[in-house]
Amino acid sequence: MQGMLAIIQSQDADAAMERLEALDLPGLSRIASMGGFLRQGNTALWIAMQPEQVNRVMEVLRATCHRRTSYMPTYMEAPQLAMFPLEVEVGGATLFICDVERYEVF
Ligand code: 2BA
Repeated sequence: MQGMLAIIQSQDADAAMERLEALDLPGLSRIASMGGFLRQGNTALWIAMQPEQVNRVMEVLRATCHRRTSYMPTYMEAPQLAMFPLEVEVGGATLFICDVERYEVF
């Protein structure tokens, strides 16, 4: 079994979940999370899947998770730059894929 941690933007989470649920995966959890850089809310999906399902999961995430421009207020670190928020391009999706050694559900 494979595990995937997918960090995505919360605006994309409903569409991604709807299509992932249709894949009948062994495990699918949606977790509210926060990025360490922007300190804005995002969504972490923890996905358990069979190796042959990985490509289908990737297709769904590519189709539903989009890159967007976000702005980081700079006044916390540098008050003199308060008029110039830092432009940041946020993915899409950040994926960590690993082998699952053991999987249990109670
Ligand atoms: P954040 O940490 O809030 O980062 C949001 C976006 O800010 C990042 O988008 C990237 O474009 C930019 N960014 C992050 N750290 C930066 C830095 N030190 N200097 C300049 N710009 C920086 P993404 O790379 O698409 O990441 C989106 C979210 O995915 C991140 O939100 C974080 O929650 C997660 N993430 C990304 N890479 C990760 C990693 N290596 N480990 C754990 N989580 C990660």
